[in-house]
Amino acid sequence: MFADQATLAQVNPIGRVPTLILSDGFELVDSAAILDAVDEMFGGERRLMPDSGAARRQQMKLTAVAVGGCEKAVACLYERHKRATDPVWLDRLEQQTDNCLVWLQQHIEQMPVPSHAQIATAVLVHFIQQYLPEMRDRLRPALLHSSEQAEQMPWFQAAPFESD
Ligand SMILES: N[C@@H](CCC(=O)N[C@@H](CS)C(=O)NCC(=O)O)C(=O)O
Repeated sequence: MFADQATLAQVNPIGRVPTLILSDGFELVDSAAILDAVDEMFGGERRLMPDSGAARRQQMKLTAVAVGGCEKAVACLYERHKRATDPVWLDRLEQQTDNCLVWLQQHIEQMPVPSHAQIATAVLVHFIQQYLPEMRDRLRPALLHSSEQAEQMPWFQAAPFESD
């Protein structure tokens, strides 16, 4: 649907993916809202995000850096391939993306398998591998390992990444 902007705009006024259409027709917008809703639907023991306290705050921060890293990597793609580039701006975007990768690598031991942060990190690693060959050397072994681990899970294989 990403290639069809008119259709995407009907379900998400921002015109961005991911957008998840629920069985009752409700359109969920933004990764954080989608992760939260899936957790709520499964409920109980199967929730990935802790309910409260320090554990919740820690997982929220890990997930925010992984999702923020995805946003910066997307910005690198747009600056590098979709419009004339300002090298200073592009350097800043690539540095921000790399800072997220370094931070995530340093905190990888705090990411349960599976967790929202691990899912978002795997999406970030996959995106760089697929769309930003210039940045592949920034993917350190521990991040690649975590991402490969996530991609082997049945729930990841059930939703293969579709390129546009
Ligand atoms: N905070 C959003 C960011 C989503 C996002 O940046 N999506 C990109 C993926 S390529 C997109 O759809 N960009 C198209 C646009 O902004 O027009 C989320 O995590 O869902």
